[in-house]
Amino acid sequence: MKISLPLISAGLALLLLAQGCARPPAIASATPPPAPAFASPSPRPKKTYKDLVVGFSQIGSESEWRTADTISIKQEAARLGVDLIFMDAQQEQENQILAIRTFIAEKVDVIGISAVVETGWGDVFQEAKAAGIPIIFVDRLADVAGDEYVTYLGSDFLEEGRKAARAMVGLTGGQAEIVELSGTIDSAPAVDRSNGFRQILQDYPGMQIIDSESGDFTRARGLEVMRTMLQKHGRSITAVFAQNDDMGLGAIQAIQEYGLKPGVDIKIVSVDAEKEAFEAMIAGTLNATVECNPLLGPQFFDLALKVANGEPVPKRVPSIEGVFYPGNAAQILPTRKY
Ligand code: GZL
Repeated sequence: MKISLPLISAGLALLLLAQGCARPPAIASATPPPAPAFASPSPRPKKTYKDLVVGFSQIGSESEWRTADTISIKQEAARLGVDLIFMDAQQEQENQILAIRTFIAEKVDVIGISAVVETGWGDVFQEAKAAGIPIIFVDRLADVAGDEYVTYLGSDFLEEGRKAARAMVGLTGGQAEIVELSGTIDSAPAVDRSNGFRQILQDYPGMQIIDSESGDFTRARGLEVMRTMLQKHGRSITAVFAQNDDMGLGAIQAIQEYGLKPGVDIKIVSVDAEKEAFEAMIAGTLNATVECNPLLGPQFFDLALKVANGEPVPKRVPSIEGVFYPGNAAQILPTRKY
């Protein structure tokens, strides 16, 4: 942290005063010498992007969404000239705890983190607070006290689940036997997308979730889980809610292997709105994708600089997102950035 000269002189003066050797030898006179006038310390100079040091703990590289999110953060840091310490946790919570402790030791100005799961963080966020380093949650929030972080930038996962259910109702006329491929167990998107989806289905008794299993947000696990679902339930499945496009694309392959037509025999709704989801909608194998924007780099560093300079920021900064269908997928695909 830089201290401007006036502060040093005031600090030195206070120190010298405390040692009783700052004051010049008093000359006997009728009137006492004027009290030393200290210039009020000038405010600390504002940080700029060029002298901002940010630690970011990323979850891993489990999906195309995550890859796009990482690219957005790294490219924006390079564009702005921010000193970014980026640590990939490979989906392990203990690696994220280690990353935060590393950032504290490095005395970064701000810590950003996408929390792999909601619970089990121990005291690590309190440690950052005690070290005077503000925390910004990006993408996924952890279940921690409100005074342990400054702000949360990310999607409304509950609303994403509601949007997926509304799309599914529209695609099936309110009659469906649904299997759910959920995300990483105990992760905020998995918990909230499931809850949001079920909130809407309460009003549609003809929409039944007959099975649900985590595919951990990966394409490979989505393929495996959907194969298992087809072995268990066969043709009674009429719809799939995949909590991200990667698992949805895995499910499409499993349905094709089974001899059914994905998007026709079994309606599929997924989340993220990746390019490959648009390609699947154009091919007729996916029926809708709910957007979840990973391009959070610009918003994150804007918040980080404000937080580093002690400026007020909202406690919650939502992303703006839509729902996409096959009808205009070919027209929109060229505009997609991830
Ligand atoms: C959502 C994000 C999820 C994506 C998945 O914001 O955390 O994690 O939906 C990603 O694709 O793996």
